[in-house]
Amino acid sequence: MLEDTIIAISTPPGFGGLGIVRISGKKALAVAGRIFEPKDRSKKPFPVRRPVFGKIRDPERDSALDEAFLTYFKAPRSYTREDVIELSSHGSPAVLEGILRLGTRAGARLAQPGEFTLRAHLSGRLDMIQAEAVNDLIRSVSLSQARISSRQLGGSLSRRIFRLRGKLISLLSRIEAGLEFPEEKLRKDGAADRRALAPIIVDIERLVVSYEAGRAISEGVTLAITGRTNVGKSTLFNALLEEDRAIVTPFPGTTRDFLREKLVIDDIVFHLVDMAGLGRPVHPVEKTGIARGQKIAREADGLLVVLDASRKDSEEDERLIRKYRAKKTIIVLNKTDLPRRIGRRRTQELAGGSPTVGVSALKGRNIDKLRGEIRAVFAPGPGNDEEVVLHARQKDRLQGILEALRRAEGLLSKRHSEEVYAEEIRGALRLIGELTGEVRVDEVLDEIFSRFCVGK
Ligand SMILES: Nc1nc2c(ncn2[C@@H]2O[C@H](COP(=O)(O)OP(=O)(O)OP(=O)(O)O)[C@@H](O)[C@H]2O)c(=O)[nH]1
Ligand SMILES: [Mg+2]
Repeated sequence: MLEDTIIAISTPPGFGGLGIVRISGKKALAVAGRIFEPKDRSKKPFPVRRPVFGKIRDPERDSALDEAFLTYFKAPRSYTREDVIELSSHGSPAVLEGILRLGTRAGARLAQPGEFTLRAHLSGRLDMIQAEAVNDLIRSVSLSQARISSRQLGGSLSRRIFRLRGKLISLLSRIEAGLEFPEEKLRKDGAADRRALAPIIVDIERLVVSYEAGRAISEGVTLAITGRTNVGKSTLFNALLEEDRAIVTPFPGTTRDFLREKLVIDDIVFHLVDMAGLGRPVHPVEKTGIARGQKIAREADGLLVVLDASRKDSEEDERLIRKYRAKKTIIVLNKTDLPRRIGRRRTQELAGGSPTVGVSALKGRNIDKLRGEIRAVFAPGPGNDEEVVLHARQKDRLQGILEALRRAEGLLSKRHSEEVYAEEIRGALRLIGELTGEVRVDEVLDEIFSRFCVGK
């Protein structure tokens, strides 16, 4: 597979100021030589890492397709570690497709999604965690996600995993030395091993836990707007989004199905869900809507519980707030433009530790304050320099490693034979290998790289 030379358009589809075609492989230079002609003939052979101006030519028709810059990255100092050519022309799909056609006729083959990065991985330039970071960076929807991915592409997470691996290997070799030379009594009891294992376990635990924030950063935080009918949930939904998305009427039971929209606050992505209000359903559709809404509320990362401040306290509100005690919640007191009838004390008691914000969704009053509160309460946790695991795949492996090491620790304290817990540590090392891609699992490879764009 690595024998052939691949070609792809690396810029997104559509019309653009510039478009880039990338070629990688043994024949990259030869292919480029056939379809590109430098204006200054002395620029052939192509200089390394210096753009050369010229024309894309169809060798069969002897006609120029477009002007272009060619840049040559000589192996192994390239993205794939193979010879790589980048042709940067005008970003017309017709021109770019034309270059592709010329390239394939000259001996290259169309690349699969992610195939350049796959080559970078197989050549050892990027481990699997770094390769995943490449795709994350490309697909990042916020700067914070981009920053984390960029750091991981630089190897921050990989280095941390390799350090852990190093520690496990030295622990294992100590155990194995004990196994092979039992008479030397290299190991009197398991205390030293346990001391070595404990910080490794703590470190992996921290990474596993970071996935919660990682998922929130890469997928966004789901926030459900819940409350009785007619309290103004849909009006609030629209006010937060600054568009007339949901239907609002004075009649209870307006919203029946749920609506989901993206809301970005300070670079953090939230998925805001408006849904049917809770109340006595008068129509079967409402009943279904309420059931759906409850499921969404249960599964959401956080809740905005909306109360109508212009009405007396209601038991239903109380029930609702109690029900979701365990969830991160902001209590929104809506309709504060009207005379207040809801009890201040009572709501405060009910809210418990959850913050309460008074707003008027109708008049747009205090909506900014609510946005600030949403950010403060629901934004994903760790600080800027904390390592964050962004992928379920990585988290699953880390979880497996953690479990193996915990078992090893348990065996140690029960003074089991060394062989048994050495085996657990070997298991953990295998999982580390899968995590970084050292141990190749073809299905995993396929799955990861098929999610990439063509041309990367
Ligand atoms: N005075 C005032 N009226 C509001 C406010 N917010 C919403 N309303 C009104 O309350 C009524 C119900 O608003 P909706 O947004 O449809 O309420 P909802 O909670 O989505 O209702 P359902 O979808 O039926 O559960 C409408 O007549 C709104 O104009 C507010 O802040 N002040
Ligand atoms: Mg509604």
